[in-house]
Amino acid sequence: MAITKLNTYQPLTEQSAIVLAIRLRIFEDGTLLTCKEIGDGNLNLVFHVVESETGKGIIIKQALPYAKVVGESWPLTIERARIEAGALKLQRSFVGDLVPEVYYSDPALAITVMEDLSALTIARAGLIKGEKYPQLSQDIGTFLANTLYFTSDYALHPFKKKEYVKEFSNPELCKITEDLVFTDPFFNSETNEFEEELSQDVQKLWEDFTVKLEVAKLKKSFLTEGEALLHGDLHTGSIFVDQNQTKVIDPEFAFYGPIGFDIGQFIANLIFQAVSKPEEKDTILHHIQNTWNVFSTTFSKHWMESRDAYTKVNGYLEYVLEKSFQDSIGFAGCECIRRTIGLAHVEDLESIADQEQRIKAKRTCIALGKELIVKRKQIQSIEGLISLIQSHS
Ligand code: SR1
Ligand code: MG
Repeated sequence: MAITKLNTYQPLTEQSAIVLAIRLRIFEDGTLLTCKEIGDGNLNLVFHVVESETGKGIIIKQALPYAKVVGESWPLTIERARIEAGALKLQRSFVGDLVPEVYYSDPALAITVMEDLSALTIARAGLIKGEKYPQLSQDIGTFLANTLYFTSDYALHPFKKKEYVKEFSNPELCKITEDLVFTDPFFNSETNEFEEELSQDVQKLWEDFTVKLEVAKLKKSFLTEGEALLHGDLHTGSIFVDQNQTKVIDPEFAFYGPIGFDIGQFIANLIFQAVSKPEEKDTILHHIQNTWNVFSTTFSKHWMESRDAYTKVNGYLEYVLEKSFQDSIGFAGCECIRRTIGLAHVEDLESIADQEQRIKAKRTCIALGKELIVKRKQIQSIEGLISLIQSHS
């Protein structure tokens, strides 16, 4: 393909990704490059370009104009690539190496060229194999505290905050979450997918008006509370890890929303591990507890260092933390349910080969999800949340 043709949007191929890498002069002139498309997510193309002689690599991610998981019948804005590159750069300014470095981005081509993370493993895949990642909760707790605090009104000048709200307005991707997390799983919607054996559990859920009312309140919070710049899709498939490092990727769902959303999604995705792998339960529960503890301690530290008059008002920090905690639990409940019976499932549950065990694990996720949603305001501490999870798994 001619290099000049890369000026207008078209999906890259392994060949044209190499042409792009050459054009961007990321590698030495004349060097031999290889490329493989390695995307395994729901939405994008991901190319791994490697210099044969040195093994040095880059990742080129490109948004497709539709949702890959469904096909061309579900059109989706490529504007998300601009959001993702912008969020990666901003988050990196608050968390350093917990987020990959962006070398280049082009909103018209919907591409982000970034640091090669191919030596690391996607956390979900590693956890399913039984790998342990001792740093995971410390790093994610820090990521959450720094990104959420430093993009909030508690840290930013109000003009800057409103500039960011505009820059990260992300209606189409938010709509996916509004539908797939907060609406469809709680009604008889065509997008839902679940095994026949779960029909009765699902029917009971659809008839549970207490749950539905509480989910409506959580959805309202997601729709209206622009507290901080969220990652927006912080599940264990959006995190690369090894024994010593953690990298948060894929913030294409980033937008200004409620602080508890990212925390809740991460916790729920750990719950899938606790439920599907009894032998790893203690390790996973420790990660859930530590994530909250690191988040709340670090967030509080930033808060205390602030010079804003309101941050000195007695009880204000405690109010913000309590609200974020309760929201996190409710959002975790929604994620537990939507990943079990909604459109986008998780490998943690799907890979349980024994059918009886798989159904049992999914039933646990539905029951626990309901309880997290309904009881979120009665759970007083992270220890209380751990006990509740323990009583189900
Ligand atoms: C159509 S997209 C389905 C899911 O994949 C993404 O990772 C988000 O979690 C979204 O809900
Ligand atoms: Mg993603």
